[in-house]
Amino acid sequence: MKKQSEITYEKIKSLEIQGAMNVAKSALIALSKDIIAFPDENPEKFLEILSSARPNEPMLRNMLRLFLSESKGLSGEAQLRDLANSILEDIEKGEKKIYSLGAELIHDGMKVFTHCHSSTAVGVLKEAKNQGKKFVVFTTETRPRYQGRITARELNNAGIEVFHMVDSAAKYAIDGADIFIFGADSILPSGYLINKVGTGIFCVVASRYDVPTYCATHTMKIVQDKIDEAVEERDPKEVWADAPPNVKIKNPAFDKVHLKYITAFITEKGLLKDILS
Ligand code: RUB
Repeated sequence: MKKQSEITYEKIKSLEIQGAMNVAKSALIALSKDIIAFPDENPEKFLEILSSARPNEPMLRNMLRLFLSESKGLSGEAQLRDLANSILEDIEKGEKKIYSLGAELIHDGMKVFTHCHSSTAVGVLKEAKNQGKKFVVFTTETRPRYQGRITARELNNAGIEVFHMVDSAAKYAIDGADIFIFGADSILPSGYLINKVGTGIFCVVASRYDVPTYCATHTMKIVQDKIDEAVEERDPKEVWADAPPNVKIKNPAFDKVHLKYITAFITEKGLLKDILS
């Protein structure tokens, strides 16, 4: 029988499950199910499989570590399931705080720019819409895997006016935008954040045009176990499946962005200028 950690590993690796928050939640559910189903096996093994799916997902690692440390002394399916549910409920409470805090930054008539698919940034915009605010959102395709289409679809389904564009057209949206809002995969003690490739150049352009730049993120995305980390390189075939053999393809999944570009972080602990202090 295939273990949940192996099934979830495949889904995360292939981007069937994407976005740091979704990745972390699904990994926690998989870990708890495997610990319940295979009580004689070392849970560290499940954690290692899940953590190896994508290297820039500290929220996954932090949530699984929290589960393992709090599950010490617990036994039986009900206790372990309750623990997993209570961690997920805490995270969801935090997400709601981020949505309502972020929504305060959105006002009538605003032109919002976002990139990729961040459930946290989308949650902020949907909350602003629920509060009756009228604004438009410019979304990018997010090549090579088009996660920006998920954002465009979700915002459109929520009744928000969306303008969708290729990544290289983003200057047209950023010039004149009132706010740039995006999510994060990782916040590094070295003073950088990691988010979808493109975020770095869009932050530079936003700073050139004085566009306030906000990162909507749970603080569980702060890396605890190291100072810095290398950006994930993905399969070159995602960029060009039948490229001529001598053309070398680069496919970094993320950008490392200096924190000086961030106006503030929208977190469950409040609006933070300095998320690392
Ligand atoms: C997704 C991405 C998102 C962050 C934050 O990249 O960069 O902005 O993960 O998402 P990918 P969330 O599609 O490669 O996973 O706010 O949902 O945690």
